Amino acid sequence: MRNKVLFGCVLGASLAMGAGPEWRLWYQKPAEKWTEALPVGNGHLGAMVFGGAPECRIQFNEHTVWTGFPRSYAHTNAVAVLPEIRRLLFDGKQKEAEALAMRGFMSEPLRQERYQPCGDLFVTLENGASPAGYERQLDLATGVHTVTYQAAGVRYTQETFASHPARVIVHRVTADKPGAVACAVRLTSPHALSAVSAAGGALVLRGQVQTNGVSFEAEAVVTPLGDRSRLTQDGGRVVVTGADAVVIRLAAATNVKAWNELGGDPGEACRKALSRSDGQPYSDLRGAHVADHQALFGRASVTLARTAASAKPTDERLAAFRAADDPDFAALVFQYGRYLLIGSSREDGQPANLQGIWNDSLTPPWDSKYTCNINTQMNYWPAEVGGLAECHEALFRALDELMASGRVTAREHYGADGWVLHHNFDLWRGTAPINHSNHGIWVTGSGWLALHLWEHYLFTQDKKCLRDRAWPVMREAARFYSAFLVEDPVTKALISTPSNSPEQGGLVAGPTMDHQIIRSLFRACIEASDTLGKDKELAGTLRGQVNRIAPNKIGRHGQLQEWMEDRDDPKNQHRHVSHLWGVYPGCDITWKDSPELFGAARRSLLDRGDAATGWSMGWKVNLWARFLDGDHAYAILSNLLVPLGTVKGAGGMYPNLFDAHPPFQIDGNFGAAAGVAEMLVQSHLRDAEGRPVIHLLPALPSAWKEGSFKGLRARGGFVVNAEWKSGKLVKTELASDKGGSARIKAGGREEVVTVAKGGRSEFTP
Ligand code: FUC
Repeated sequence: MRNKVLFGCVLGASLAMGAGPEWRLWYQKPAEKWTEALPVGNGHLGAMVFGGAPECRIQFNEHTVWTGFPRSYAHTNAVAVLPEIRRLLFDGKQKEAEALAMRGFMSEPLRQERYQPCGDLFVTLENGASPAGYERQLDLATGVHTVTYQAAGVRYTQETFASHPARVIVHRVTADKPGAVACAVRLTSPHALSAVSAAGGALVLRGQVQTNGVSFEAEAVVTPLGDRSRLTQDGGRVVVTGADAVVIRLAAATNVKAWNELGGDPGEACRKALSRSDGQPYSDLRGAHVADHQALFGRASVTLARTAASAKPTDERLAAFRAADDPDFAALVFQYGRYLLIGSSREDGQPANLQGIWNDSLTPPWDSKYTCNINTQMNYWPAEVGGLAECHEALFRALDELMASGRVTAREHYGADGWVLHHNFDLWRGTAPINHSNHGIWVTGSGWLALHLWEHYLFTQDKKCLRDRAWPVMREAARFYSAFLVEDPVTKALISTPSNSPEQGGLVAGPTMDHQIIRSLFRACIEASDTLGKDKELAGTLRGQVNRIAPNKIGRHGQLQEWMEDRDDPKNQHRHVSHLWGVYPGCDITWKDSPELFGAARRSLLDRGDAATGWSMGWKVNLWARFLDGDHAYAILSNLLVPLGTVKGAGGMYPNLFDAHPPFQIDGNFGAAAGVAEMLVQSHLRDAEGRPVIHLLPALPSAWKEGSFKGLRARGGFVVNAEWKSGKLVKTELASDKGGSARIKAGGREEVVTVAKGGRSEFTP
């Protein structure tokens, strides 16, 4: 039955790419390197399309192919050495504290596991050599990758997409002459323990990750179309001749049932996925995918001036960006960030890891896992403001699992209630401190991530979600810190110890970032408890503690202190700007409520400099936006939107616009996307009556003289549209499902705007 697919509309009319769709990446030659290939993804499967001629390589991933197996990483009774580690730190004996922690406090095993590639699908066209008129493009609005070229008098078109509703990657080859499609299809895998078999028009790859936990399967079903088409098996390949079109559907799955359970049947899961599209005409399969993708992608957009530069192929455009007049490029990067989040983070899949869902290496950089002292959080910065709250759900599901694992870590390492996550997790939800005590013992991964749930509430005003989803995770995170904080013998303030200011300065007592995060979490919990009328006793305890947490301090260089002691070096250009967490993504320090600290934080950022790794620049764009300095934010963005190697000692982008740490790390894409939004609208402040302050064009760079945005979200449950000319707003619209009031701030003016439930309100500030 599976092969009897009814595919209509076969003669793919040649794609007139011409000016192309509004949001696209496009090139005039196939990808040679992985970082030139273009990504598609449905949250379960990710693929990088090379678009070669005659052979198109599609390297693919399945989100649960990892090394390792379910296990607890907690170090049993690590708490026994905790008092001594603390004492050594208070006595200024950092090296001794770190050595003791290495002996008795670290995760078992010391390292977490690695995200793995799954396989490669190759589609080789006969007659596909010496192509003329070659183009490949990724249309961000439809999520469809297209290759067209002419060979031996025939125009071939190949489309690829990853369908979330159908759970498969789909590749179709068509030609503008009936019967002209002849191709061979094969599957391979980089895993040593893998084998491919072919039967009945399907290729099956079975494999086992060498660490003996995860087994996987991928199945490609090849369906030729046309009266004269023939399908044969040739060794490990499926060969089609004389077809009008060929459609390949690729499914993949593993034996992972849950973070703490193996035993699933990957073959069964593949067949189940494929059965969703058995018999479906291609046009329906494509249509359902496009509708699903557009329901998310189409919600928000930023439009900036298009110039002659906008029409160039993407690689040339990237190379020319800094010298060209190309404001629209930043808008494309904003949309690309949203596209990547849709592809790598859907409600029923794993959250976006360090590479999203795209990885071709058995030993990826930093294991392509989840680093939580900035990277995982940055992945989700564009989620709420960019109208992709549903994509946040994958992270929220992981938080439920991390809470279960983190409870054990809280008990074994700290003798505390609640849950804790240190600076990394993996598929198996390791939460204990990894790698080395000089940076692995950092306790606020859980606090920061729990605040993502609170932010989700602030943006959506979804009280049911706050009560059922967010509150248990937030409350248990706060319970941990409430037990964990200790009184500093010198200042008598409550401090976080042992910990680290990521990832420098070694193991310390009282890094500023921790205090900002814990203070913010406590405040959020107090407010959530009030809103929900729940857990008043805990809220009372937090109220008693929150103002005793060590405050932000200004040091001798006028900087914001990163540590308890005034020991910042103004020449330090470390990539992490952890103590500025309170400015962004937090709002512990704002221009409105704490202008002096705000000035000190700005001093610190100036000292850290502009050039940095990809994600660090992504963070700095957002920070300069919060400092209301659009030109500085844009200067950083202009350091990021360049081919890697342009700015000495800094990251940049690969030809496929993947962010370069270097190497590729997806957080910088998301940081940049969030940064563009943060330059256009901010909503982290509240007025005296508790209304959200929606600040329009708070950090508009002079390069963006005119433009518009639609569908950006603001806290308070608002959707904002705006248009500006010569740097001045000409039209603004505020909509809200739930209704409510906001204080709109634009330029020097402020005004309270009320929107009825389900209504919208248009005004010119
Ligand atoms: C943190 C950063 C590194 C890198 C890694 C994945 O450790 O300090 O720069 O991004 O995460």
